[in-house]
Amino acid sequence: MTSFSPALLPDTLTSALEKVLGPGGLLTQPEDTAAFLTDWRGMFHGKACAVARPANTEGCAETVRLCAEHGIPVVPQGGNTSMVGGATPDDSGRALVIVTSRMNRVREIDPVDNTMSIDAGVTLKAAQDAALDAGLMLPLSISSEGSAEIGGVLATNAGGNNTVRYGNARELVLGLEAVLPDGRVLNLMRKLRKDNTGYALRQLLIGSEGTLAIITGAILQLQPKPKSIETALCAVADARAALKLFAAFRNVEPSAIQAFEFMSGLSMTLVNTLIPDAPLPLANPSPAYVLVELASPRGGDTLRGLMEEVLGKAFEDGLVSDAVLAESEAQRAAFWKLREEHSEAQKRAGTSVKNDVSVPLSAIPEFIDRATSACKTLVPGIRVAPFGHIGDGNIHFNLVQPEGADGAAFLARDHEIMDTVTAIVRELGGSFSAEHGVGQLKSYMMPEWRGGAELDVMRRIKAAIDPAGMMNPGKMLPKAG
Ligand code: 2HG
Ligand code: ZN
Repeated sequence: MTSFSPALLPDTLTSALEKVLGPGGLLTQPEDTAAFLTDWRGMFHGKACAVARPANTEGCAETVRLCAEHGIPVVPQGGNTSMVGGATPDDSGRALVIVTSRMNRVREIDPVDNTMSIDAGVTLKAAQDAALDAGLMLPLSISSEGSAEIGGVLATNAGGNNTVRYGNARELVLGLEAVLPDGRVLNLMRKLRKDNTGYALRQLLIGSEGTLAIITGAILQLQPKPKSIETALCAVADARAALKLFAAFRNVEPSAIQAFEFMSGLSMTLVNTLIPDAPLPLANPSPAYVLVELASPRGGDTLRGLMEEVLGKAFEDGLVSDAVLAESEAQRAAFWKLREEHSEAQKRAGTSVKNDVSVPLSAIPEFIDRATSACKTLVPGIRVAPFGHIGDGNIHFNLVQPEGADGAAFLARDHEIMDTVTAIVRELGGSFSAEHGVGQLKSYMMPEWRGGAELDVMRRIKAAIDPAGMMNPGKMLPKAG
């Protein structure tokens, strides 16, 4: 039994690919390919004619060129951490999955330009560590950073925990290198802050979810490494209080806020109970929590003073009922673990329907209230477990199956549940996809949300760059007609 099908992958192509990719570079046996054909949550399952693991840009380009020549579609994949099935092939078995993980060199760190030039297959964590080793900081942080790779992070324009201060991935990219659907390399690896020379192609590829090209390298903007960091976990009554607390920090020293994260009580309880070594460091559970982090490249204790001043006032005003400040790096890591394990805890709690949405900050409390009651009416017993980047207006309005319910039956209602939530998002002027992308999960929403001229322009761009529809078919753009 083998997933390798000579009919779908002609012998001539197999030997050409083996030559280009070298030993271990082409996987065709089910036991080798299985991990690349399903997403990390086990929600999407696809088939492929094979999995290619190029070791460098040239290998990737030649692989894509050969595929184009033989009419084989390609599906780019990095760390396989997509929340929307963006890196899982369809079930036709026609596509070749191209995995970037072997392209994992940090090419250069430039301490004058404060830039990092890097291969697409470096994990975000490894890139952060390399920057720290050079005395600098890559200010992009997402919960899956240990596995997520730079190529996927840029292809989805990931946001994460530090967007509130440094922007999304897009804002950090100076240069980009990508392989086009015909196998040509688009070299935009320029370290320039000013470069108005035609269309900003790198910005077009960032966030295009592998539908236009495979990102193989990038030049990222680094920041000075913070010398002082203050992190606090605060108990708050609800999102309204969380927003007032955000405003309190922003009104005193907006540039000090590095992260401002919201966690609902239920979601935190799932972490405390389902993740080992993740106890709540507060005396009592609360209906909601905020993790706030301040950072500065200056040393001294100014930030501690700022944190204490704002939290002290917030206590007086009744915005915060309890708070604990990290006294060591280990404690800070423990606080972040409580935030970053939310996805994993929800996975362990059963099946969940994810809504990665954004609304204007002012609309967050109304959104959470209305979506909570709409979902509870729709599915009695549903566990409403929102959390997320409240400082960016980005809430992961996640819904966990009722306790003891049939997970498959719950999941079968995912469109109904997502549509209920996004109808409210829409009324409040928000977006149905804030930072995870559209992938295959949400492409059906595109005509309603981005129809008319907007979708038409997107389709024309796709047709211009990938006329044969060979790049990540079935993702982001819905099938025409
Ligand atoms: C996070 O913020 C990630 O931790 C995952 O974006 C969100 O699991 C999710 O829905
Ligand atoms: Zn997130």
